[in-house]
Amino acid sequence: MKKWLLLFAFALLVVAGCANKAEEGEEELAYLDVKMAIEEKLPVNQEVELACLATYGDEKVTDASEVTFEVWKHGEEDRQMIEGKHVGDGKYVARYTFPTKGTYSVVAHVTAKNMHNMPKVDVVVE
Ligand SMILES: [Cu+2]
Repeated sequence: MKKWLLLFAFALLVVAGCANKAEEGEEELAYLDVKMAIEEKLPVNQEVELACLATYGDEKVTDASEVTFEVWKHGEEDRQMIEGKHVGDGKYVARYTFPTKGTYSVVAHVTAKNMHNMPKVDVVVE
């Protein structure tokens, strides 16, 4: 119990520290942000678009060194790795056909600016 309180107090300090810096107008550290652009429901046996948007601060990342979409069906071991291609404005796209109905997870592995980000979404294929 005491440990948790200490941890909580420490977390508050950290948060407060960040807030102070922002108020003082210090330069914010940019980081690689990746947003998934995938429909939550997708059709089975039809080629669909898996997409993500990569940004670094206000900048759209057009030169990612790696964009790979990892796809697996819940409850199955098998994983597909599909390379994403840049189509402009920091958008990376891969085409994929879900073979069976069910719930899948999609992770976009993105490496750019010497950073890595890997957002995940679940999609229902029906
Ligand atoms: Cu990754």
